[in-house]
Amino acid sequence: MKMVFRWYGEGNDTVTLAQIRQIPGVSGIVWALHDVPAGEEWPIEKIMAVKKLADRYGFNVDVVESVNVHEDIKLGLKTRELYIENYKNTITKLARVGVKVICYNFMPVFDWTRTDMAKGLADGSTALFYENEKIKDMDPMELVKQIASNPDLTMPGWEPERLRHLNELFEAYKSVTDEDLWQNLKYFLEQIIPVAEANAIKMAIHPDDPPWPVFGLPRIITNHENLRRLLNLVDSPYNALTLCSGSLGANAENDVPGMVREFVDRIAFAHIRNVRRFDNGDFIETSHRSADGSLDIVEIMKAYHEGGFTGYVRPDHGRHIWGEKCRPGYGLYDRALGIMYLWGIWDTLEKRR
Ligand code: CS2
Ligand code: MN
Repeated sequence: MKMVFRWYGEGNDTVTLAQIRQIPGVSGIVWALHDVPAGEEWPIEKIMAVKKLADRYGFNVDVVESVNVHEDIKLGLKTRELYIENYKNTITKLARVGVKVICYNFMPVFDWTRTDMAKGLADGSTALFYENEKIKDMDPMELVKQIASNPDLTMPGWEPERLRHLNELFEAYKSVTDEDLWQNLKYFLEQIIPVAEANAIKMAIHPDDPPWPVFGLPRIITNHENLRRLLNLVDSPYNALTLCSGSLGANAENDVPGMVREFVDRIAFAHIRNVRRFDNGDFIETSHRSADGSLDIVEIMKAYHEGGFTGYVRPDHGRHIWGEKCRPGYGLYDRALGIMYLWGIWDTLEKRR
C-alpha cells in the first residue's frame, strides 16, 4: 500500500508539509483546489503550483480529493453538459502532473453530515459526532449556520458557494428518486470514464457519509449491493472505489472487511478510520485502534493485505488531541498516530507472509 495524507493547501491548513514529511512512510499528499467552485474547470497554473510545492518536499500528487460534481449533473439537468465537459478537461489537465486517482462523491447537496464537530470523549479529546434524533428534527439551515459561524474554516462539502442556493436545491431534489440518481450517475460515468481511461486516471467514488438518506435527500452509495451496482454501471478498472471504512462502517449491517475482500481489485483509494456506533443510531469518530471503536481495523487491514492491495491509503478523520486547533477531523496528531497504527499492522502482516 502507498500511504498518503490529506492536505488542504498553503494558507488553508493548520498542518504544514514540513510536519507531514516527518510522519513515517508518507509518500504523497491528497489535495484539491479548494477555491475552485464545483463545476468549473481547474486552471493549469494552479495545478502546477501545487505540484511544484509538493516536489519541494518530495511528495507525489497522485491522489486528488475531490473534484466535486456539480449539482446539475446529480440532478440530471440539461445544463450538465457544460459541467461534464469541464470535468473532462480537468481530468486531462490533472494527468499532466501525473495524477493517478481522482476521488469524488455523488451525495446530493451535502457531503458528510455531523451534528457536533467537537464532542468530548472520555479521555478529554474531542471528535466528530452524529446524533440520529437530532438530525431527524433538524432544519438543515441550522447545521449550515453552525458550520458557517466559523469563518476561518470552510469545510470540504460545506463551501459557502454550495450552500448559497440551499432552498432552491432542496426544491429541485424533491422529484429526484434513488433510481433517478442512479441514472444520472450512469450518464456521468459513461461520459467521463473513457476520458479517465485515456489518461490512466482512476475515478474513485467515495461512499455516502453517513450511508443513509439525510434531510429527505436520496443517497445511493451506501452498502455492499450498491457498490457492486456502481462498479457494473461502467465495467472498467477506471471506474473504481474510494472505500471509506468509517463512512460505510457507521451502518452495523455493512461488513467492511467483506467489501474489501470482494472489491479489492477495484479499490483505488482506501480511507481507514474507526467509529463507535451506539444502539440509538448515533456514532462518534474514535482513534484508529480496533479496541476504541466498533470496526475491526486489524481485520480490514488483513483483507487488504490478503488481497494484495497496492493502492493508496490515507488515515481518515482523527480526533482533536493535545489541544490542537485544526480543521474538524483533520488535525496532525491523531492522523499521524493513525498512520503508525496502520503501518504497525501492515508491517507485521508483511513479515508473516
Ligand atoms: C469525507 C469526505 O473522507 C472524508 O473526509 O468525510 O469529506 C470526502 O472527502 C468526500 O466525500 C470525498 O468526495
Ligand atoms: Mn472518507
